[in-house]
Amino acid sequence: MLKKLIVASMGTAIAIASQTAFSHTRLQVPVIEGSATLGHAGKVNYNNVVVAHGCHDPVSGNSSAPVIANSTVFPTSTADDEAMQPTITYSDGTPAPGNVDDYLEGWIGANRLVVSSDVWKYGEEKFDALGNRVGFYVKQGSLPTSGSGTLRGLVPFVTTAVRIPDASCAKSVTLVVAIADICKMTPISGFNDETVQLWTPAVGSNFDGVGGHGYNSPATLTITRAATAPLDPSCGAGSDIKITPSAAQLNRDLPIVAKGKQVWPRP
Ligand SMILES: [Cu+2]
Repeated sequence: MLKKLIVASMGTAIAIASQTAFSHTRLQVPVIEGSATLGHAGKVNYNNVVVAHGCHDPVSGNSSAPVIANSTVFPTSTADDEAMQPTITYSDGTPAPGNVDDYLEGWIGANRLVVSSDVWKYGEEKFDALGNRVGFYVKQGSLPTSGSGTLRGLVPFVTTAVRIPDASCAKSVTLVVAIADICKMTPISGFNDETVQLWTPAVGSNFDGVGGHGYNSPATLTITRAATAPLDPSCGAGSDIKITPSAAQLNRDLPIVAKGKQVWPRP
């Protein structure tokens, strides 16, 4: 009975947190249950990057400057350059052992762009040098100004079957996502609240956006243990794991490269 009550109150806390967070750019579904199986028969989750508002308009003083492009990057996995590996911690911030594959199966290339031209007319997935999907971008659009802000915009994507391995003692794995809502295609030196909203972890990359509206306020995607794969009793209460992309990966993957040419940030 006590356990049930705790679970219920945790659910409420998560719901409230994600609701209030919606004044910023976040994922529409920030917590998903892991799949019982991997591959095509596994559980997939359709989702959206929710672009909540535009950039700062110095004339009106509102967050109403149209977003013309979006770039979204997920932490890469072990099937990539060693120099790109994310930071893995427990929920209290202390380092956790192992690598991404120890905490998540099926993560390589799991997040795929869903085609849509409702707002931004052109989008592409991003790949590392080995052909693993690491994120996506959309461009050639404009989020219309409405009232004191803009209309909200959705970038649809799907997370294919992922699961926390049986051998792991993780209860949940939270992936920190790096997102840029771009209002003007500037060089890095031109980044400010009027040109880009950076929803990234402050890990020392070119995209920290120090002093900006979204500084160190990234979106997250949490995978919980599949109900059919309970923790091994030897794990005790289990742990919550957090995976944060590296500065090296964000510097490599957050730029928008179209037809072999980097269009954002401008070189
Ligand atoms: Cu905001």
